[in-house]
This record gives sequence, structure tokens and C-alpha cells, in this order.
Amino acid sequence: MLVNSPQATLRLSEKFILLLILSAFITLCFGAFFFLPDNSKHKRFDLGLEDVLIPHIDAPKEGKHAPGPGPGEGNQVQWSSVLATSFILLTHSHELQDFISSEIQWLLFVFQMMKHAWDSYRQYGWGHNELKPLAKKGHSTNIFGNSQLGASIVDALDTLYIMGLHEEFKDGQEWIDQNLDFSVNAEVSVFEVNIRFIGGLLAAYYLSGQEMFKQKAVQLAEKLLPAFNTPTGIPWAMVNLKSGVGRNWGWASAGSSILAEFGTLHMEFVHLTYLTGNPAYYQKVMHIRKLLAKMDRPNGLYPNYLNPRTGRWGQHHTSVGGLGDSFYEYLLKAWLMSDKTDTEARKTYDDAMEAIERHLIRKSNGGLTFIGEWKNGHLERKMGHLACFAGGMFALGADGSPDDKAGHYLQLGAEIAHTCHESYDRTVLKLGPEAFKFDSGLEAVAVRQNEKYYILRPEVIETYWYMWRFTHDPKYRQWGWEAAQAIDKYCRVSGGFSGVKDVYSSNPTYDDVQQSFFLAETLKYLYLLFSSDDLMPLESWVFNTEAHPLPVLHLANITLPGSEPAQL
Ligand code: DMJ
Repeated sequence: MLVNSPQATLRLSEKFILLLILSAFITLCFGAFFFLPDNSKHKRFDLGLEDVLIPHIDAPKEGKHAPGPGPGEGNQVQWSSVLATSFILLTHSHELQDFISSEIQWLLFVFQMMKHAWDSYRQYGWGHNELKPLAKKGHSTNIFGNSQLGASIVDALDTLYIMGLHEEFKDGQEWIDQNLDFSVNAEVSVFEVNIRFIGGLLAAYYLSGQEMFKQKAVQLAEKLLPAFNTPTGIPWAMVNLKSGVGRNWGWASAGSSILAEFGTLHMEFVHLTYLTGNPAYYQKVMHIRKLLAKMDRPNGLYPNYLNPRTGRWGQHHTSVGGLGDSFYEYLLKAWLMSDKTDTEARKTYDDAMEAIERHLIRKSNGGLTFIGEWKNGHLERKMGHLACFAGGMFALGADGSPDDKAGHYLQLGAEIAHTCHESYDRTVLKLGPEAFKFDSGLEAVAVRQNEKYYILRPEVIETYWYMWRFTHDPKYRQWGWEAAQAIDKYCRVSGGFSGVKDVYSSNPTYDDVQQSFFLAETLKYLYLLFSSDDLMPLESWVFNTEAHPLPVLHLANITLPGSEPAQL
């Protein structure tokens, strides 16, 4: 059953008519596809629910990354109207619910969540970075500086595209074309702007073929380059887009840069060099890699802090959650994105995973596998929601792991997925807390009041999706469906979706923020979880840490400007 609706008591004749209407819709949509001229079928790069039903997407071809006309062009079916209508029909008819598989119903459910999130932002926060769904006005945080860069538009674009929301995509495209200007006096986070804006713009370019997205990505990248002007070449955490002056966060271990920030640029920067022929981007990230390779690592672990003036580690804290997480993710994804030719990245990843397993991963008394945090020689038995992404990373990296440990890493991914699911299941709202402990008889529950919040984060659902893709165990879809329902029930308000401050309270208060990553990641991973594997196949696409898909580059046949052929 999709939704408990008191109005679902239609007469038999009405039900029959509803069935007929839905069948007519589906027939119309199939028909529209089949009657398209052959050339437009092959050229088009539409994604969305039709791909669940008719898998026909080709991966981007080498040297021809963005086949097909842009969104809204050509003879396209308006999937948004079809899906919205189907959802309304479904919520009103048990017969239709019996007739249509759970997965399609769940897909439609996620689709209408995306519509609500986007439409609310469109109505109340348009052009602002994020939305305050209760106050019904724009919102921003210090990661975007004092700017109105439309972060939610850029972050949501590829999700809209993948869901087939072409009108909404076009609306966002127009705003970006006419309004997105990076010559602003704003001090932004280099990492956040890279993963959300450069990643989002590049994915929109690869999916739609619209040159404008590529140009905007390159304009922004040029503005980030001054951040690398440090004595070591390790970038500052923040840069002023106008003046180019950089600095680090005041709270970060005596002026250090952060591993998960300077270590999460590689994918986007390699693509920038590939697309522009400008070697600067590639050289900047390879310089970071080389510098890290030369450094001593305590117990083989990478501390979270590195001073960009001295080139020395700051505090010896290591985490697979916040401050460390996506550094490890990008080592694996650099290898995958290079069509597995970047073996240096793979080796670095494998070595890091070995040290992490030895020093950070433990099993609780209750049998839950967790990833703790290393702090000055001591293991803190606490895991953050952010670290839950690692279940998916272990599964993604299983194939290609050394010593025939593929099965082992897939199993580790499954154990982390199980632990993170428990962290959701042990709450009142069935949504996971920001951090949870494994100490003093406590298992997978938050203790401190300021760790009980849920801010629409994606990591647990991300892991469900990767585990689903690699195992097809239906429990991952079931767990994703539980999470989707809980988000819809407890985070949905009339003006969008909001985070909640206490997942253990049956009457939680809202934080009044609809995060841009909710549209970029949480809803995209849910949609992919309920879709066919042919939608965004992992052999062809690698998702950046903000869930923006970038195509695999066939680097065995290409020499990137600024690289030595032997290195690739
Ligand atoms: C996202 O912006 C990215 O996934 C990032 O790597 C860390 N976490 C947030 C969402 O929780």
C-alpha cells in the first residue's frame, strides 16, 4: 500500500475508469517513445522513469560526452505531468496499487518528494542558496560566504534531469545562464563549492550537452585556483571569489587545512583538464597527491589536519566520517574514473583501507560493526552519520581489492549498512542521529543532545543504493523505503522539507533548513535505489561526493595535458 488515504473509497466504476486512464497514460508514453524518429531515439539522453520501463540509455561515448538535444527540446514526453498524475491516481486506488509493483510506487513517491522540495524552493527561495521551509524564505550558511549563488539550483539540476523533470531543469538552466556570476565579493568554501557547483555544473553538462554549464564550471574553477597559492600548494579552506585571498577555518587545528577538503578535488579537477586542455587543474591535484605520498603516516593513518604553511600534520585525529571521509572516497573514485588505469590511486586507497580496518573498525558487544575515530592514540567508539557512506565505498571498491578480498569488503559494506540501519531503527522517528555511540552498554544510539539531530543527510541511503546495486538483496530497497517514508512523515512541511532536532522525540522541532544536498543526494540515491540498474550504470558513471555523476574517462587512450603518459 502506497499511502493510507481515507479518500480511497471509490466506487467500482470509478476505479475502472482510473485504471483505464492510467493505462492510457502509459500507452501514450510508450507510444510517444516508439513513434519518435529513429535518429532522435538514439541521440536523446533522457533519463527518468521511462528508463525503468525501457532501458535504452547509452553511456556517454568517448569524445562525445553529451549526446542528444538538451532538456525540453525535441519531441519529449512530459514525464513530470505523467508521473504526478500517476501518483495522485495511485494514492486514491488500492486496485492500482495492487496492479503496479512496489518499486514503481516507491519511485513515484520519491518523485513527488522531489517535486515538493523543488517547487517549494522555486516559490520561496529562488536564487538563494538554500530554503527555510517554515519561514518560507531564502537561507544561506558560511560555506557560501555572503552570496546568493543559487546552490540548490545547481545541486538539484542532475537529479531533475535523471527524474525526467525537464521543465524544471530548463528553469534552473535559465537562471544559471542569466544570473550565476562568480565575480562576487564572497568568501566561500573551496571544497563545498567544488563538490556542489563544479560537480553539479559538470554533471549537468555531461547529461544535457549544454555548453553553458561547462563554461560556468570553468569560470568558477578559475576563481578557486588562487586558493592553491600557499607555501606547500595545499589549498586554503576558503577563498574570496573576488580578491582571491585565501585562509583557513579558525577552528581547524592551528591554521590547518582539512584532509576531506583538500583531498576532495581530484575528480572534478581531472575533468576540468580533460574538457579544457588546461593542465593547471590536473597539476594542482596531482601535487597534493605527491606531497601526501611523501609524508609519514602514524600507524598508516592519515590525520585530518595538515598545515599548508609548514606541510606538517596538525592534531593526530583520523576519521572516516567528517573531516576525513571523502578523501578516501576520491582515492577509489580516481581509479574508477580513470577506467582503472590510475593504479597509484588504487594502491593508496587499498593501503589506507588496511590501516583503517586495523585501527578504526571494531565489532560491538551486540555484534554491530562500526567505524570509530582515532584521537591522539585513543579509539573513540563513536560513529557519525557521515561515516555511513563507507558501507557503499567498501562495496564499490570490493572488485579490484588486493589478495582476493572482494568478498571480504562486500561483507564489510553489508555490516556497515546493517549498523547504520540499526542507528535509524533504534530511534522514535526511524531517522538516524548525527552521531551514535558503542560504549557503556550503548549500541548505535546518540547520547548527547547535540548529536540527536537529522538534517536530511544522504549517507545511509547512499550505502543502501550501492549495496543494492552489488547484491540485489531486497532488504536494501525495503530499508530505503522506510527512510523515504520517515522523511516524508517527519521532515515534510508545507514549504518544503526540514531537518529535525531530535530523532528520539515523538514531537521534534524543526531546524528550518532544506539543505541543497537533500535534492542533490538524498532524493537522487532514493530514486536510483528504486530504479533499474540501467539508469546511470556504475560501469560508465562515477558519482562525486555530492552525488553528481561524471563519466568514466578512458585514460588508457588519452594523455591528459600536464601528465606523463607513463603515470596513467
Ligand atoms: C555532502 O555535502 C557531501 O556528501 C559531503 O561529502 C559530506 N556530506 C554532505 C551531506 O551530508
